[in-house]
Amino acid sequence: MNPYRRNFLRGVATVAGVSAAARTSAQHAHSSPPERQAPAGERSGERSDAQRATTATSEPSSDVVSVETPDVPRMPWRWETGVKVFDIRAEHVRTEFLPGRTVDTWGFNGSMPGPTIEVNEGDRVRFVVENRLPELFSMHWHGLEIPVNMDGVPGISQKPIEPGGTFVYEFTLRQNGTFFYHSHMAMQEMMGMIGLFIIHPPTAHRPRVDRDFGLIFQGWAILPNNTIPNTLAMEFNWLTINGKAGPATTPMLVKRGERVRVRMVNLGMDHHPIHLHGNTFYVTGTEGGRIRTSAGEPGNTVLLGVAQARDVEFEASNLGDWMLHCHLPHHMMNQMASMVGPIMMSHGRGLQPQTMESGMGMVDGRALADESGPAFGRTLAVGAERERPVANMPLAGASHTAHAQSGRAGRGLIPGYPQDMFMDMDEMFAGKPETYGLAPGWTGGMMGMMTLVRVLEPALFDKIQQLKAAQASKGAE
Ligand SMILES: [Cu+2]
Repeated sequence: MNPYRRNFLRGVATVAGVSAAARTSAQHAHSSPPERQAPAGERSGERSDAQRATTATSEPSSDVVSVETPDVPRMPWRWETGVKVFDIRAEHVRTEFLPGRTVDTWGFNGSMPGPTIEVNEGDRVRFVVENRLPELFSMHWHGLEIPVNMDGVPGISQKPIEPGGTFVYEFTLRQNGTFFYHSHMAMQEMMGMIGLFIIHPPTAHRPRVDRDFGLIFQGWAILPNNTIPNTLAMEFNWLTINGKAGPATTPMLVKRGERVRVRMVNLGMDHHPIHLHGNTFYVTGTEGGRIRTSAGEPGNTVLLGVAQARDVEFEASNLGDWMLHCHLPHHMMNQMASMVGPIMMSHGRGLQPQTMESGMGMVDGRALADESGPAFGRTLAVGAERERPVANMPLAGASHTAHAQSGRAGRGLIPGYPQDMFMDMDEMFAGKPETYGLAPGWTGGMMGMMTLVRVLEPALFDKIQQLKAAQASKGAE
């Protein structure tokens, strides 16, 4: 037997055997990871990897800028004899899509999506992955050309990691671009288990960029008054970028004249046509890396398919607060509250669903059944007469539907009306530096899969940096 293979198997067995101990001293275990499991596919010809690793630098070349992932932290790492070592916990993460809208997701190291891994081509990397979930888990490194036993497919390339168990992944990075890591269990993906894996090239691609951002797009089915996503649903009522729904998505800030890259990754059940206002971009990269041609295609909308990455770049010469969003209309909403109203009010009304659970199809999966039709406004004939009048769009400037309707009897009560929303939530974000200087009422136009690229005059950009620094120092006190 190949000695590496034997070591690999022994490593797995050891890991499974120490799961209980690992759980009680998980933090300490990280400082002394299990015996290194050399990839089974590693051949003598690949020894140069290890040699390369010892000479790997921790810093990319000076013309490469660090990637910013709004609302998502960076994954810390440490050196261990030429290897960058990351400790990753797969675990339950309670988070908020919007202030007050708590959601129970699964993620990594307390973050959903997981912290951003930022490394350099040529790095030797090791990931000590601990499973703190109540079920089996394994980690897949999406798009990376690595030995198959590091590929993280349970049952195929490794044994699944038991609850409380640990598995060590280690490989050398031979690519650069926008990659990601995720659970290879489908329902776990729908619970949020993904993070960015950015690999910088030895020297920056030309023309080099001044700002580099990373965004992850996800869709969720979560009933009102519930906090747990239904991973089997086919109807999605929450759409997030980096774990936030607009207007809680933190804007990307750039100075006028800078060249900007936005890296985008989609993991969910829907494709997203991502549209940028006011700027023409070029697609410069995919989930496979840099596009090897200088003849780019201009655009302002790029279809971000499931499991794909797209890098777009543009010269930010046009001052303003520019929306970047999915253009699917249902992805430009939060909660789909307009659906919920009729369902809530329809109790006991014949064809209409009796409960939110049956009506939204998110628990029992009957959203497409005939008897559920009216609640979704799909039925224009049979059953439509059972639809009750519901309030449609609140008036601009009003905070609540009821408020908007006071003194306007009958107004805004149209059966089956589509019910767009315009809800000013500015006060929720007062004091958030990145939103400084936005027009009053800006939150009314921000929902679902939306964020902003703010192309700022240098003075305003600097002012916001000062506000951020002041807030950070205040928080540190
Ligand atoms: Cu979309």
